[in-house]
Amino acid sequence: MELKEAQFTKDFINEIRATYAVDLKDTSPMEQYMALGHLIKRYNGESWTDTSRSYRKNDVKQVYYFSIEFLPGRLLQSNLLNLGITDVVKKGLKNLGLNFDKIVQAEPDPGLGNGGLGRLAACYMDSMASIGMAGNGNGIRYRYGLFKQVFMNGYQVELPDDWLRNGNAWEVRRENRACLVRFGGHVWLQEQPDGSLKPVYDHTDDVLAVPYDTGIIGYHNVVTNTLRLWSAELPPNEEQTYYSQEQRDNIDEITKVLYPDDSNAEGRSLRLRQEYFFSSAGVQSIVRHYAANHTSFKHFPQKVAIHINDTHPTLVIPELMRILLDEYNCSWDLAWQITTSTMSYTNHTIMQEALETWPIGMFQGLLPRIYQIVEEIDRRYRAEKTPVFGQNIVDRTAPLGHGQVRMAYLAVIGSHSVNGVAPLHTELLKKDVLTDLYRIYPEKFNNKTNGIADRRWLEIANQPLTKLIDSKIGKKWHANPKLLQELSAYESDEKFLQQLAEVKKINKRRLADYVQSEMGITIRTDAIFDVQIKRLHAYKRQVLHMLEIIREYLDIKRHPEQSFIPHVHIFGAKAAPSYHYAKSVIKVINALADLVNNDPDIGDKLKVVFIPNYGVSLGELIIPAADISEQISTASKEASGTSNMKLMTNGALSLATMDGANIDIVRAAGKQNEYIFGLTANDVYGYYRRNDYCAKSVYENNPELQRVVNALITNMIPGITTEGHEIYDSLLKYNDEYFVLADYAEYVKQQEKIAQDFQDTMTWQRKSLANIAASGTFSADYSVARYAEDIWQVPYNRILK
Ligand code: 475
Repeated sequence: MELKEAQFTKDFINEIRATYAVDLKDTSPMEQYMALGHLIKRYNGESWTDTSRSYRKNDVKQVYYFSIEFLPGRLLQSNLLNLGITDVVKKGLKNLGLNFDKIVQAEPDPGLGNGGLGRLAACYMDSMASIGMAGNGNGIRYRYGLFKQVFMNGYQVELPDDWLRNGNAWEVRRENRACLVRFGGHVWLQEQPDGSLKPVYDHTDDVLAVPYDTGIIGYHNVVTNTLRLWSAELPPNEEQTYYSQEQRDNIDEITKVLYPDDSNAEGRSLRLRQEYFFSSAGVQSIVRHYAANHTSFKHFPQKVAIHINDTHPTLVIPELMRILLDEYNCSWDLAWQITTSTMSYTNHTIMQEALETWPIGMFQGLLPRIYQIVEEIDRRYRAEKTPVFGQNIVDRTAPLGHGQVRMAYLAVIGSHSVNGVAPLHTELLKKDVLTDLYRIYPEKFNNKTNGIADRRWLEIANQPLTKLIDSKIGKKWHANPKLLQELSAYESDEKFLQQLAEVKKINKRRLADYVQSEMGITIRTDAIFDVQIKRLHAYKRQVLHMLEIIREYLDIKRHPEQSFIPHVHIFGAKAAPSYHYAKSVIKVINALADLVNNDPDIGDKLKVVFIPNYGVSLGELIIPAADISEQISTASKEASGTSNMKLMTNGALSLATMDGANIDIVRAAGKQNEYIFGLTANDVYGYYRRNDYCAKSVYENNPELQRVVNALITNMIPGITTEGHEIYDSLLKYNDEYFVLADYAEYVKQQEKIAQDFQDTMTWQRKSLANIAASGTFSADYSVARYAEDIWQVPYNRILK
């Protein structure tokens, strides 16, 4: 948009006066931020209205991306960037004597997600708007986001995240678009005069779903899409019904807090209520919008695509069926054809424990009408498929089985497309996790490799690097990130490589300052910054990284005279509050950090920094500073990973197993530019098949490994008691479920190679450059373009191949 500095300054001062009734000099950064947010929202209002109007007028097909999590990060800088007014606003604020960075930091970071899945949804929102596609988000407006993590005595403690305390500058409450969501009660089918059956409800608990919309601004275009998050409230009380405190609390509870577990299914009925709540409200509002502009439902799938982000929104399938059958009198066959043509599903994990199932009793009690529909889907599925595929495979794959509603199976059966998030992951879905359904519906399965929003993860998070890149290849890559490939031309340009090294230094300095001021730890910026940032989970193997730190520590202690390349190990990770083992790992790493960081023999050769409260905003600080990107999951377990892509774009070299999208990163950047080690997915499956992995014999055959692992139980690390034993036991007594010991030796070898290579700055920067140059293909712009072409069949208008 066009904006003159004088205009902006005038508007901003007016906004401050109108909102806070004080002079600018008496406002806090929070107030300045809120005023700025409101002003930008207003500036963009017309574009938002125009976008909606033009979608309606041209009857454009809409995508609705349903996700129980969205992790958008702070929006101020991203909105300024996409509107193209960053410089004007910065200058204007500066001339008013204000500190832009402080204002940016005052924005709360909405933690409405756990990790990869929620962040992916947010990257996709940004990309859909930026490539000019009609894509909307649908989710839950949690009153409290993911817990704030603090460490007390090295233990994780969870504090509430009251992110709405000062209001939310970006959202618009739309009470007039609210809808009712029905839970519980009784339902029976009553014959109508025309012979059809209609459900009659009795004693239901109704909840009002109120939408809060946030405009998602496209990059340098005129598109503003909508992220719609639903909040649960008391229904309008025309009949003066009495609501007990318990009933009020039950309603309040639905959108009160985000479940803090990642890659794990939650068996509680509140979770099921959350899932139905936003699925039902979302589908109702889509159908209402469609029906207002069309007379028949026959062409619904030509105008609407509904995407199911992991199984949590799967109930959109029976909910759309319910509305078509009960409210629009469609036949079952027509309703089913419309529903399956509309729906598509992404699976995000092969971890068995993440596959959602609900006990039938609970499901039926909470959603009696929806259960009837799922029963009928199940009955018809069995009737249709048994003659062709036989009883066994149909029993194994039907939506209902073993007393459970099986959400992943329902999602596959009710969708026309099922995708994994990296090529290996999709293959594993076909061969393992969903293999029976793949036999029945091979045509539904496809891959869509994840992607990231370069604008946030490079342009905003790493401005020094962006400037350097722009100075060489111009700015076209901002809208077409594959053009980063043009940087390859500079791989022998020593001056450029030197500049690249300087940029990294600046980013490391910025992180080092944060670590100094927040944690009181001094780290040297000429050290290797070795970064592992992701949820704490056994399969992600933070333990392997921890063993390496013990090894380095013991090494320095035994050979203090030897030269040692300074190494800073940086962690960011939250553990699910109920995940005992993960919390023990945090405690041990923190205890190890205390030991290492305060040992005078170690000095500044080795530092361990576990930065508390990792999230999107800290990611923006840590990622640009990384030399090494630890992507060390047990092969086959990490569906894709996305921090691997963010770190790559920022010039970090991957220390990685051949898992998830690491495989694709290696292919894109070249194996010689990464540090690859460990078992492959095939090796891992081989062990499963033969059942012959023996962690103990690995341990017994490697004296160094013994010393390192024993450190967990020999009081070497002060302050850990049971935690060290727990990890020790997981490796030796319980035979090391995630093959940490099997991969140890090769991992160490790569770490030693890293220390060697790091000393040669030019070679290192050349590898770093190769990663940056190849990273464009992992832009989410391309990912959503592939979804648009292959799955959703919707147009977009930025050319992307
Ligand atoms: C994968 N979250 C990454 C990323 O595709 C992948 C599950 C249940 C309840 C709440 N959250 C979850 C996940 O399963 C999840 O985040 N999965 C991740 O999705 C995006 O890159 O490999 O682990």
